Amino acid sequence: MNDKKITIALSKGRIFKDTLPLFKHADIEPVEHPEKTRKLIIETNQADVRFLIVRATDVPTYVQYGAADMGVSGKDVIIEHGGDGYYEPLDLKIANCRLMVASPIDEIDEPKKLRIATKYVNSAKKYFAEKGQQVEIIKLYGSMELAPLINLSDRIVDLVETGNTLKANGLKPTEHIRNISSRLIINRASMKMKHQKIKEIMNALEEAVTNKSQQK
Ligand code: PRT
Ligand code: MG
Repeated sequence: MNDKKITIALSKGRIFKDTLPLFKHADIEPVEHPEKTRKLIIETNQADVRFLIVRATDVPTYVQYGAADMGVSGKDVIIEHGGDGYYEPLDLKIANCRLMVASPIDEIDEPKKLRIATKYVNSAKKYFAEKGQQVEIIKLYGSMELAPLINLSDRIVDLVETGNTLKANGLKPTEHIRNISSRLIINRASMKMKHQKIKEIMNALEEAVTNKSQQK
C-alpha cells in the first residue's frame, strides 16, 4: 500500500451510485465513471485519493489485508465475511434493503425439516439457530429464487427491496431477518497510520449522511 495515498474499495452498481454524492461532500470525485471505463483503479480530483473497483463481496477482503485503506460494503457482505481486520465506524444508510426468508406463494403444508437455499449462510444459520429451528442450509452463489421452483429447497434467504423479484418467481417474503444498509469500513492499521486524512474523510461522510437524512 502506498504510504501517502488513500485507497478506497468500492463495487460498481448501486453502491457506487449511492456513494458518489457522499464522497462528493468530502470533495472526492472520480475522474472517470466505472461504468464507462474498463480501468479498475480510478484516480480522483485529489492526487492522494483513489478508488479501487472490486466485486461487492471482495470489498471486505481488500480492506482486511490493507490493499485498500477503506471501503464501502453492504452489511450482508460484512456479516458473511466475518469482520476481521477492519473497523465499521459509519452506517452510510445507502443501498437499503431487508434480509428475508421467502416461501412459495402456493405452499400447502410446511415441510418438517426445511431446506433453505441462500448465499447468506452465516446469517441464515444464526437466524434459525436463534429460533431453535433445525434446517438444512444449501449454499448458492446467485439466483436463489429459482431453488424452490425446481424443488432444490423449501425456502430461500435473500435480500428484498421492492419484492418484485420474489413475486415474479412465485415467492413471498415471510420472515424479516434484519435491515441491511451499506457501511464504511476501515483497515485497522490504516486508521492508525493515516489517521488525520481518514478522520477528515470520515467526518465529511458522516456530515453528508446527516444532511441527507435531514432533507427527507
Ligand atoms: O452483482 P454482483 O454479483 O457483482 O454482486 P452483488 O450482487 O453482491 O452486488 P450488487 O451491486 O448487486 O449489490 C451490492 C449490495 O447492495 C448488496 O451487498 C446489498 O447490501 C445491497 N442491496 C440493496 C442489494 C439490493 N438492495 C437488492 N435488491 N443487493 C441485491 N439486491 C437483489 C436481491 O438479491 C434480489 O435478487 O435484488 C433482488 C431483489 O430486489 P427487489 O427490488 O426485486 O426486491
Ligand atoms: Mg447483484
